[in-house]
Amino acid sequence: MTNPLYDQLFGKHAGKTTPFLRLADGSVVTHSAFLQTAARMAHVLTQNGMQPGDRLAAQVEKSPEALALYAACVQAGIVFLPLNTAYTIDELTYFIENSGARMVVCDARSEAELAPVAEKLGAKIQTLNADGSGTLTTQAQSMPSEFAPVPRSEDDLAAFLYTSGTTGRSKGAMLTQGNLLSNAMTLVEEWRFTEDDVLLHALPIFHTHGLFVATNVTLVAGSSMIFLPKFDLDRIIELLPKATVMMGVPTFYTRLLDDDRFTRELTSKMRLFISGSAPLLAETHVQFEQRTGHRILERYGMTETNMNTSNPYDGERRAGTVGFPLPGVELRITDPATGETLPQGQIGQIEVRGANVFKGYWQMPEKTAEELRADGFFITGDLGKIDADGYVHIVGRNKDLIISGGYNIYPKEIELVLDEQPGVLESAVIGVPHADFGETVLGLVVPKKGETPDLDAVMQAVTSSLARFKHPRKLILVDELPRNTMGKVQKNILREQYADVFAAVGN
Ligand code: MLC
Ligand code: AMP
Repeated sequence: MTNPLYDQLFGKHAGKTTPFLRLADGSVVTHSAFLQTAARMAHVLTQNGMQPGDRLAAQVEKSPEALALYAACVQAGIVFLPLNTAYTIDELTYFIENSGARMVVCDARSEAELAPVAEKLGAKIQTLNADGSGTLTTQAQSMPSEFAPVPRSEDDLAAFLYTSGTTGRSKGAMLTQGNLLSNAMTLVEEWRFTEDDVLLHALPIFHTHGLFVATNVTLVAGSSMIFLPKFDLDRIIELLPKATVMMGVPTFYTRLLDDDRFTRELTSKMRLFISGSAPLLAETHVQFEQRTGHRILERYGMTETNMNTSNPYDGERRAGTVGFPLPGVELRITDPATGETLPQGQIGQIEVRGANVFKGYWQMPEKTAEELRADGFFITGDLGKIDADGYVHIVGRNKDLIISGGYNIYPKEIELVLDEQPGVLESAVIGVPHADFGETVLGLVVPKKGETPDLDAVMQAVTSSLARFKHPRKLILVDELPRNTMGKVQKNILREQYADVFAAVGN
């Protein structure tokens, strides 16, 4: 018996002294050193009672040790559940409880707050700090540097990633070993990754993009990564000449274009720039090519499906499109009302099927059935069309979702908080254009008759319960919300009406 994900990502590098992670201070973590750290951690997890299939929830800063924790989970057959470092205690409590995590790994600063949550569930708690210190690494030091991988099949769960829902409650997307592995193998081929590649990694490692796309692809190909704690413009400019590939959300590329140091010469050794997680404006694509001579390769994916489409490596990378379905991925455009496949060229909902598509939402069979059809097609909630040359275009969303700087924000979650505040009758949260984040959050608040809600206090309530990136950048009092004949709030009208709100105030 084998552990396919472990074998293909990690096991095959055992004993290699080749560089895996190149850190900002110039030091290098070799494949061998990385795997030893992971093996030691796997011992700590199992000695703390973690069994294959148990969930481990981790809210930790990006570090080599945080990545080794992912490898340790894969090796021990534990389901890895990484969490955004911006989440508040309220948000974390939900994820930990909902997933039934048996272990919580957090920064020492959060331990006091999270310990009661873990205790209530009977979960163990360990700490792992940004500098790699913590109880987890301390215990790991005395453990053996080898750990026999727990046998797994491709159908076994490898990770849970939570993705918000239109009802405001997040759903745990269950990803199998096979989902992750099949996609990584495909992307290595499609994007021509080799051992010689050096990926400039500035994405967070708690989402599909930074963890599965960037890291898994690097590992399958045996490439190395310049591993930065976060996106830092100065560091990126400094390190680009040492890299061959970069993956980013569109905000990365617009920020680079805003800097005069970002030149053709600076990028002359680069082989490939990849963009995804949010729409890349055709204008950015064109500007990027004019400045650097490189055409950004845009691809399209989701938490539930990993990557679905990609512009071609060879051949035309067409601005404003997300390219072609990846090998092994079927993509169809259907009528949202009937589910019928639409003729080529028509706009409808994008559905995908393939080995990349997740197993369903954790303990939510009804939600799963709403989005994952019996024939295996997943309804993405994105609206698109396929043009005459086969390129997929995303033209909108059939779901009430805001994407800010690559982070997904579900308006309902914010509206629920706003609606509870004193003096607030109801609210509508919309995404409006923003130069840096692509879209940003605007909250429209309708007061109760004769009352004037204190917007500062309302904002304070939002701040204490929701992560910073979800906070409305502005709250505006309005007399009423536009509604259609069915009584549904017409957010499209609001989006048009407030489209210039951030342009106008220069934010
Ligand atoms: C940070 N902030 C954000 C934000 N990121 N606000 C709105 N939207 C965001 N995306 C807030 C911070 O809390 C802070 O608030 C301020 O903005 C600056 O914070 P920072 O830490 O300095 O971050 P910054 O450099 O601004 O971060 C922007 C960013 C980052 C674009 C570099 O958000 C990022 O790395 N995004 C990548 C997200 C990602 O990986 N998505 C992939 C999802 S997977 P204040 O009060 O100080 O102003 C997926 C599937 C797929 O979608 O297809 O890939
Ligand atoms: P998430 O749920 O965080 O995985 O986000 C997935 C969503 O991001 C998709 O359903 C799309 O709406 C959006 N997305 C990802 N890549 C792209 C892209 N290249 N262009 C437009 N939208 C994208």
